Amino acid sequence: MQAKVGDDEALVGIAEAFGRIQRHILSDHRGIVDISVDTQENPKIGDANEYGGLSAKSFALHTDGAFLQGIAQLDETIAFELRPPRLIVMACKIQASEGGGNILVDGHDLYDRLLADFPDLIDALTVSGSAAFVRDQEQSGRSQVFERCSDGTLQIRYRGDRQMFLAERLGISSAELRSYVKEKVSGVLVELHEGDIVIVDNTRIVHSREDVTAKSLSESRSMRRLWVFDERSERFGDGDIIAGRRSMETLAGYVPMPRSSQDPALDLALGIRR
Ligand SMILES: O=C(O)CCC(=O)C(=O)O
Ligand SMILES: [Fe+2]
Repeated sequence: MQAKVGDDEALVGIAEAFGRIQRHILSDHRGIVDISVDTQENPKIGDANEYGGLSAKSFALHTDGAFLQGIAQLDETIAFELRPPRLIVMACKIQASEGGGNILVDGHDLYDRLLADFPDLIDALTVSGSAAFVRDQEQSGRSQVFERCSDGTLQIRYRGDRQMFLAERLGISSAELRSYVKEKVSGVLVELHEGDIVIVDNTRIVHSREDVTAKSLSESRSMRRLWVFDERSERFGDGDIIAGRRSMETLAGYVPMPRSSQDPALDLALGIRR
């Protein structure tokens, strides 16, 4: 989906039409992440090289938040399972003078191709624990590339870089799968101009970004990104949650925020349906 948007407030309104905004450790109080080179200064980042969006280099195909798995508490009564966001809302504030286009690849198409080329592999790729994803201080250790979700749809989790690990017993290494995807699967190039937004089903589509070939990313390009929380996440509301547990500290930066809109969230047919 592609549209035009005026300011940050309108952008928040668009994201909230689809559900609650999911925080990110780099987001502001509204949940907006500013993607430009100067974000690297942020003290919450351990290793800036792990955040592909923040450099001027190309960013390999990925699922946003592939590293999210575990529980985080919202307050003393509720904790949530954390998953990758359901939707990504990306807006262009300043377009790159050269490069910086986004490529969207359909995970359904990837699934079908893998099924045709490696029929024995596809089931293994849906087994929990067959893949793991890491990013800076987070990791999802018992994960999979295609997850069968509670609503019957399949959800993709993928990283076209070294943040994805595949179990040895699959017989295909992460590097081999990555080069297969690069070679066999083509996507759609989306070039956002100032004020354009794109809304991506993060459970079905993987995305990448071309090199930003202008002199400096901070001068030439600025994007805004919002995540929409996956409401299929399990809630743990047993009323007996100890506040401030260290084990939940890292993930506390990724909890959903209260929604300001009273309207029911738009219901979309998301994920890989097969
Ligand atoms: O810079 C972009 O256009 C996209 C960056 C991105 O995909 C991300 O930060 O997750
Ligand atoms: Fe991304």
